[in-house]
Amino acid sequence: MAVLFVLNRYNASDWSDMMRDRAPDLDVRLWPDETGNPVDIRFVVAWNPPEGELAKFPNLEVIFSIGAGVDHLMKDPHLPKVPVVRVVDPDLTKRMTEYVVMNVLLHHRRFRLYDDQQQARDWTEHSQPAASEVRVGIMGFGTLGQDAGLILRDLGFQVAGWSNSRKQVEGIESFAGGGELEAFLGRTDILVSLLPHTPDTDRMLNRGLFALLPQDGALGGPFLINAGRGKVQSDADILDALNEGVLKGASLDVFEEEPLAHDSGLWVHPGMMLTPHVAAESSPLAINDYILDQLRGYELGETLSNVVNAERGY
Ligand code: NDP
Ligand code: OXD
Repeated sequence: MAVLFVLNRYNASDWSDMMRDRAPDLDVRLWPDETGNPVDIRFVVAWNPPEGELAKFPNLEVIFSIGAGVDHLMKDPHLPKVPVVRVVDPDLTKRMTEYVVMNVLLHHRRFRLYDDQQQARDWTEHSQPAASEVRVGIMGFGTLGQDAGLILRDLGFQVAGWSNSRKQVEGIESFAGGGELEAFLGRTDILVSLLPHTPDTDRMLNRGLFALLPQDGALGGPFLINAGRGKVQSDADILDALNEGVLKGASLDVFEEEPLAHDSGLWVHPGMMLTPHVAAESSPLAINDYILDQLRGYELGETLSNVVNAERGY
């Protein structure tokens, strides 16, 4: 049995070397140079493989994504019809929760503004609503959304989640499906998106959606935080909404095209907090161990966990 790492990213060999150290008995190979005979490959560990590449392995049984998101795989029309396992890992989840909570607080406590004021040696105080007056709405209320939501709830924010199916989480209001989206947005001052990118969520964070966010909340207008996927948003609509005051500020970790173009106005907008897709970096050690556990279990006949629903695309 061979495990092929097909990682279209800068530190691919770190990942395969680490797996070799942890499992010397496995035949670990690094694409493209060490691929060898395609019939040997039973497992692939993947990040953003070229279209059609994984279809070259006739004995492939499982694809492991090294990320929580799997849009980098599902977009391939030739993806083999084998189980795709995504990452659900406490280390990754906590990193995302840190990012979300930090950015909610950043806008709630007006730190973008105070940062500018510090540069200008400007000692102006601004009024400060309590967390209990601020409504946070989390679109994509799954593994990551719920973890962040619980911490925000405990800080005193009014938290709601929006997902396909209804959730029961104490102290958090749950909205489900397209029919409840407008009501969810209508009670949201800080909108957090942790949605996966699928045909259903494509560019849904757009001008029409921002118009449904209230302008008269405790923060004097809505804020957007997106750490899910960039193709769930329209970059141009966000910039327009910031310029027109429809959005008071935004934190974006993800963009329609990454890296973000040098000439994008999002880099320099005073309401923006921008990071280069680092909200929840995957720890190679933690993720390799997670994949190895699943792989060993599978060989013993156990059921794989966190298998993607191919129809839903996440
Ligand atoms: P989950 O699958 O656990 O959660 C996804 C949530 O989105 C679920 O609640 C799901 O609803 C909901 N959802 C999906 N499609 C729709 C839709 N059309 N309408 C309403 N709700 C929808 O994923 P995770 O929480 O683990 O991860 C979320 C995403 O975060 C990943 O897909 C990835 O793209 C991104 N990510 C970004 C990182 C970064 O560094 N920026 C790092 C890690 C992940 P339901 O629960 O009913 O199925
Ligand atoms: C992920 C990511 O999906 O890092 O895990 O974006």
